[in-house]
Amino acid sequence: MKTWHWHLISCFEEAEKTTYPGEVRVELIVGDYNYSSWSMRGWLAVRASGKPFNTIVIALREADTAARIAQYSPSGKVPCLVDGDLAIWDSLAIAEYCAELAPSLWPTDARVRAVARAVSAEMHSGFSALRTHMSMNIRKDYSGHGRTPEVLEDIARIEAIWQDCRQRFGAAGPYLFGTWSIADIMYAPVCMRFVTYGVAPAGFAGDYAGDYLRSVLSHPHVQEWLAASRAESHAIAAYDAYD
Ligand SMILES: N[C@@H](CCC(=O)N[C@@H](CS)C(=O)NCC(=O)O)C(=O)O
Repeated sequence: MKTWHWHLISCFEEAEKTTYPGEVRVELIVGDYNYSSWSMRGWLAVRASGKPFNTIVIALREADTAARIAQYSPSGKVPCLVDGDLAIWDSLAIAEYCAELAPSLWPTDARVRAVARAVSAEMHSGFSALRTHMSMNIRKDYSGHGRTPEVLEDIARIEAIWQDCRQRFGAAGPYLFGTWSIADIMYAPVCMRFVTYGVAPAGFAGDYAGDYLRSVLSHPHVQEWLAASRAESHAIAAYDAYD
């Protein structure tokens, strides 16, 4: 059976929704708010696009998880955006689709946009030590855990990215490229990990990384996701690795 979670945004304020003839339903399939970092990225991108959507949450690591995801996602992974008869799996592809709808999700200057894409792709394809040893777990306090030498290298690289982007491109606002962009969306789950694992970003001159972390955490869309994760009760023992 499907679990429906209706977000109280724009036109989706009713608890039940009827599909009218010709209406295109837009659904984002995600995993647990607490654990699914790729889902958080996809959700933040769709949320920032302004497109009305509803969220379908599929609890991960349950006997029926694979079958439920397969109803929507050809890759068997979440997030997956279903826009009418179009399915878009993979967080970065979803983010790119959202940027087609809301071009301000990438910087306007082509050269700056290329850097924003580079740091987003670096997150999407890298930082495997951080992802393994500091998996996203919003409800926990795992301060001090997970700091292998490889994880510390990942953290140092992330801090360098944040400092570089803030210094070179961040003048127009508090985010990596000034205004809220896909690059911030890609790093938002990293910010959550820094909180859970008590990683205080190194104090660069002007505390770029620390200021940036606080800005991301207080973004209204991030706050919405955090509230949803706190309201959720499903727990996955395998992911609560440091209990
Ligand atoms: N590269 C993919 C990764 C997606 C991914 O690995 N999603 C995980 C959850 S965070 C998943 O769907 N796992 C399936 C499962 O646990 O059954 C993306 O960016 O969307």
